[in-house]
Amino acid sequence: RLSAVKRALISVSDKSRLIDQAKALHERGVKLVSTGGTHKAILAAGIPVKDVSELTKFPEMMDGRVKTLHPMVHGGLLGDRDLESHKDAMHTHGILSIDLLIVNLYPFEKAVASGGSYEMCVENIDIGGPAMIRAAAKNHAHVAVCTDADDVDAVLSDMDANDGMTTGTLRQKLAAKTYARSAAYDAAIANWFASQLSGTPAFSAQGGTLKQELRYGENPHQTAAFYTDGSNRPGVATATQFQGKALSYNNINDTDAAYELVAEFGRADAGDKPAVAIIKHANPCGVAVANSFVEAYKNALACDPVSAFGGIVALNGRLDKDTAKEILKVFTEVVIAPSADDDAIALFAKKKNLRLLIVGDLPDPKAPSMTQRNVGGGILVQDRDNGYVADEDLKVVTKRAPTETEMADLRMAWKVAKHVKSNAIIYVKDGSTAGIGAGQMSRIDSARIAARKAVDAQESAGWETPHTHGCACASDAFFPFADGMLAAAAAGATAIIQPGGSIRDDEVIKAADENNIAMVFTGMRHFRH
Ligand code: 93A
Repeated sequence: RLSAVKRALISVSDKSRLIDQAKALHERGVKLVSTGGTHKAILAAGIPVKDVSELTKFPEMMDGRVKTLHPMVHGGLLGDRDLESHKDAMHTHGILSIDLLIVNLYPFEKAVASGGSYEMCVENIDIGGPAMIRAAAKNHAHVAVCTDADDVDAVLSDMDANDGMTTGTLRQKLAAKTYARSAAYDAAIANWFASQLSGTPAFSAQGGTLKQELRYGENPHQTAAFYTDGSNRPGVATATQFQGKALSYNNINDTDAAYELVAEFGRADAGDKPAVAIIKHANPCGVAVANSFVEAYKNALACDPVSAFGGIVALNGRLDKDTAKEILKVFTEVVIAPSADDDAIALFAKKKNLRLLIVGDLPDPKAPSMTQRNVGGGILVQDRDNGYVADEDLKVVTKRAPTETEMADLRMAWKVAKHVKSNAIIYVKDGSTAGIGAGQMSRIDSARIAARKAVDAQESAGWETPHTHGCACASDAFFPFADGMLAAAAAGATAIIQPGGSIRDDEVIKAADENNIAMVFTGMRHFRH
């Protein structure tokens, strides 16, 4: 059912697209009403707009806490245009109908994410905004409600296609999105409050905003969708897709694993070394840090070229043409990076199926956040693993201390270990993974698999020895027995990094000393399941 758009109320915190959109509405003959700051901005751009105070006959007060909470506003949003009694009420009280509402809320999630003070976070709890969007969404039979700038684009195209009116289908879609946004907003507030009180993460029904309907889930018989959580944390959910087919559920999951891993190595454009990770089934099959991206990519690929087929590639800096050329030699599903050179983008454009995701920024591995997973009849909630081991936290437990070269590889292996499913054993030599053993039920199996991978890599590249000879080894959790450590030693590891803390630590240390292995304890575990 079509509904005319004669009057729009605009009240937005994020004003980045305000002027263009206000102008577009004005050009379509829509009368504009607006709140304090938004009103000022529209007026300054020379577009006619009324202040909401003219409607309410009340000034904005209490530092803006009360600006739209008034029957003149809520009556205009909620009045059912089909009901005589509602029309009478509007007429009697001089309430003007509002056909389009454009609101984006006080940035509460951003205030929390940026480490704002308690008072600042509280002040960023929007009251009038959620009240208005919920009212307008309830009355979606007549009113269209936009909770972000993309929605306004959708309304404008809808109006252009329908003689200045909006369609019922679009209004209903926008209403659904509105309640999801309002639920996510309140969930963020509830979680923040709970964490202030107890320091433990609280669960409250996550809303989220639908970003993408997915063709299917992990398997074709499962339905799936992708939501943003409102945090704006840089990552796969905030990325811009330059080309390629729509991402699948597994693509998104793997791309996330790839990008979070590569972020451990800092920003290449801020002085850190270029790092590349290649991911398959949420585990890395090769990671390398080098002096250039092309070198890092080649080294990462060499670790396990067989598994890299159909993989996801992540970079911690700007994708260049040389690297893009190398990546194109291997069938790759997704490439994700903070940015990309134009000639790299142009090169990829020839491979229609390859997806290129540009994020703009890297996630901060140390940033606090939460993770959730469903279990039978319940939900497990925890802080995300933002644990970090500084050099001064490392304890050398063997007679021999690691050399500087070994130490550099140990640090790298430990970073990778955090992103490999448990039990995780990682061998690193000269800034490149030499073998990765992931997701085994016994640690010794992971150590053996990682060694086997290194031999496979040796055979496929024609090296004289596998790169595990003289390598560093990381174990995501302690060795319960000496056998896992000895398997690493047998593969050629000369230095080991592990949390320590087993009742048999003495046995493990003794066996390390007997094999002239340098071992350091982190005191921190990185299980990942
Ligand atoms: O402080 S509020 O909760 N009280 C209100 O009555 C109210 N009405 C709109 N915040 C309120 N808003 C919010 O103000 C909107 O959701 C929007 O985020 C912001 C726009 O303010 P301004 O136009 O003054 O920049």
